[in-house]
Formats: sequence, C-alpha cells, structure tokens
Amino acid sequence: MKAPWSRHDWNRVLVYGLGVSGVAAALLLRAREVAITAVDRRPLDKLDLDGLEGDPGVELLVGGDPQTLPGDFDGVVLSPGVAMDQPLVRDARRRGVPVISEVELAFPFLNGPAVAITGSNGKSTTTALAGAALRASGFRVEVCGNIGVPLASRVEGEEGRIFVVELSSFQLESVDTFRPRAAALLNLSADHLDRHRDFASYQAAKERIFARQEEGDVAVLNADDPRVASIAARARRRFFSRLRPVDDGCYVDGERVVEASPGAQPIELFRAGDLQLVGPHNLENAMAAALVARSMGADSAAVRSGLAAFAGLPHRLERVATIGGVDWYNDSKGTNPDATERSLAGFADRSVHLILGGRHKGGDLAVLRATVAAKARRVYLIGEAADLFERALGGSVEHEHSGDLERAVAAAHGRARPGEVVLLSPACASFDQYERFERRGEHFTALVRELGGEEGG
Ligand code: UMA
Repeated sequence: MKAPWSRHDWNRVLVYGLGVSGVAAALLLRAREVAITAVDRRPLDKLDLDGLEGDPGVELLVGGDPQTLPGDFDGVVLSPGVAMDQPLVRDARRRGVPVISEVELAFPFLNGPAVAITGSNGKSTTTALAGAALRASGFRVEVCGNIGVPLASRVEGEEGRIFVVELSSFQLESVDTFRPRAAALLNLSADHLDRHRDFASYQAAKERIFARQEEGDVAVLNADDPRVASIAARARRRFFSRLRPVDDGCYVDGERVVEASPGAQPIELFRAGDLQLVGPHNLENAMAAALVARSMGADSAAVRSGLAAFAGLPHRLERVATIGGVDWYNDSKGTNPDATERSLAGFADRSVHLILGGRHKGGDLAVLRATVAAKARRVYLIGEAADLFERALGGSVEHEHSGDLERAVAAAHGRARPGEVVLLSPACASFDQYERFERRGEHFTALVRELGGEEGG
C-alpha cells in the first residue's frame, strides 16, 4: 500500500547531493513510491548509496554537477552541502520548481513534535544536552540533524518521539514550513561566509528557524549577544544570560542557574558545578538546552540530572590525554574564529600551545588576535590558512609554521611545560588536508596517543 504523502503531491523529484542527507531523502521518497533522479558530482565508486543503485525508480546522474535541471520535476531536494547558486538550482528556481532542504522534506512526516537548535557555535553540544535533559525527564528522543544523523532517516519509528534537531544555516536556507515547538538561536558570529553572500544573509538563514513558529511555541535567545537578543518572534521569547537576570528564561546567579517565568517565583534549575563540561560557552549551551527541555515539559530535577550526566561530544574541547603534566585537547570542531575564542576562554593566560589553521571560510581572522595573545604561549600554524593567520596575528604571539598536524604535535610536545595545555582549535575548516573535521580530530588524537601518557576524560 502506498504510504501517505501528506503535503506535496509530488511524483518525480530530483535529489541533489548523495551524502548521508541526500541518501536519507531519497530513501524516504522511494518508500512513498516517488520516482527520483539522484545527482552527485562524485563518481559512483565514491558514493555509499545504501541500495538505491539497484532500484528501478532511481535514475542516477553522477560524476558531475549538471548545469540545468535534467527534465521535468515536481521538486528539488537539496543536501546542505549544495549551494543555492549551483546552476542546476538556479535553473530550477527560474522554472518555478520548488527547492527544499532535506529537513523540510522530512518535517511533514514526523510523528512527534520537533525542537530545533542553531547558532554559529555550540549547536551540536546544545542539541545533545537538550536530548539528554529530555531523556532524563522520561521522553523518547531522536537527536538528529546537522549533528550527523539526517532528520529524514529518523522519520520511521514509534509515535510521540521528540525530534531534537540541530540545524545549520545551510539547512535553514531552504526550509519553508518547518515549525519547531521550541527553537534556540545560541549566538551569531561570522561563519560560512564563503557560502552565504554576506553576514546579513547568513543571519537571515539562521532566523528562519523561528519563521513558522506560533504564539504557543518558544523562541530561546541569547540575551548577551545583541544581534540575537533583538530578534523578533511570534513565539514566546525566553532568554538565557550569563551576565544579568532576565524576566523570562534563565540566568547565572553566582554558582546557581536560575529559571525565571512571569508571575512565578524564580527556581534554581542547576548549578554551574553540576556540569562536566568546562568553559563559559558550555554554561550558555546548558542554559539554552535547559530552556528547550523545559519548553517541552521536562521536569527541573530531571533537567539537572540530564545535564550533569552529559560528558561532552568528541572533537569539542575533548581532553584526549595528559602527558608529563600537559593536557592535550582536541577541538577540531572549532572551525571558525569565534569557536576558537570561546574554547580559549576557559584556559589560564599564556598557558596554551595553540594549533591553528586549515581552510579559511571567509571573515576576519584578526578578531582572534587579542584572545590568542592573552591565552597562547605559542601558536603552531598548519594548512592553507597559515600565512593568513600570521598576518592576522601581527606578531602578537610567538609562532611557527608547522605545515601539518604531525609537525605541530611534535613541536608542541617539545615545548609545552607541566601545567600548560596543547589545544587543536584550528578556527578553520579541515578540507585542505582532511575529508572532514572528524578525521582531523581523530588524526590529532592518534598522534597524541602515540606520545604516551594517561588518557583524558
Ligand atoms: N555535492 C554535489 N554538488 C555540490 C555540493 C555537494 O554533488 O555542489 C555532493 C558531494 O559530492 C557529496 C554530497 O553532495 O556527495 C555531500 O552532501 P553534504 O555536504 O550535504 O553532506 P551530507 O553527508 O549529506 O552531510 C550533511 C551535512 N553536511 C554539510 O552541511 C556540509 C552534515 O553536517 C550533517 O551532519 C548531515 O548532512 C546530516 O544532517 C556536517 C557539517 O560540516 C557535519 N556541517 C556544517 C557545520 O557544522 O559547520 C554546516
């Protein structure tokens, strides 16, 4: 029997990009008997198609980016990595063919409410924290989206699950009806400016997370980030702040994180010391996650225990070893200057041997200068962006050109003294030397482990 096709009356769809989200979108469509043409610039032997290649309802066009829409289609489903200015996408829009993201495709099929988290930094950690807090409160939860699990791949399953979805600007660019019951925008700083035209269009993509919310929904906003705090929303706006009390939301009061709601007594939600995660940015992430969970009815004690039990995600300020009194941290997911600055904030002044560099994504690297000069004892430059960083840091800190991670790790090992820290937080994408940031982080971890020492937490 044909499965219900609730929103679109589509019979023929082009799926652009065959990474994990394109394959999940294609499988969702095929389960509903929609004919698809699947496009990817990579050759067949480089793709993992999960059985799609043997399906007569799937036409494969691989090994290049077509310049025009190859036929008549009811819609185009975009993978996040495919830019809206690709010629095929432009052609589809010119012809009036709807172009939607994989998240938008999946949304009408969800059999439970969605909550969503975006921001320039901290969104994966916050998504995982919100999932942990909701789970501790007894909800069944699917943690998915940009964190690595396409939303389309989680559609099948029991009813009543809460979908906790991390969304990137790439995914938000082409959502239309997606309506999260609670949505958080954590912070805004320059990122992906190689893909978005300018900061304004990057911010506009991020704000789409709130566009379809209704009055009973909740918009969670960072009161300490002026660009975020001033965003208007139809939903109830709840704020989090490290710096001052808020009327509706949560804030830091000494060691305590307090939740305030209009017409109710403030309550203690958790304590900063409950968290296993370190750094001021993680306190913000935990507050945002708590508000998202509370919006869905999570109990305050369960929120506290869920947040406290969470030990962190790999590649995000992950302590991988202590060797001769030196702590080694893998922060390979620190792929823009703001992320690196946040990670540095948690360390003592002049204690960090910082490995920086990779592929620059646009934006001003000099924003890092003051923090790097304050926190770093020495910088080890790697990858394509090494010269850009050298100019951006302007001689404010000792540095060397290491070229790659092997040499950077060896050099830092030779120089770091007990009590100091070696931190890979490159402020750049990995694609000049690695397939993805996880590979870079794994390589770093392997190199560090070869040096010996006790394992980290
Ligand atoms: N492709 C083309 N033509 C193009 C561009 C890409 O054919 O013009 C093809 C590539 O050859 C490749 C496929 O499209 O085969 C890749 O698609 P994709 O880059 O969208 O990757 P997916 O495997 O589908 O992973 C995506 C997200 N990737 C990106 O946003 C770049 C993953 O986020 C996400 O976890 C996954 O969907 C599940 O939702 C990664 C990421 O780097 C972690 N995100 C960025 C970030 O966090 O900063 C936004």
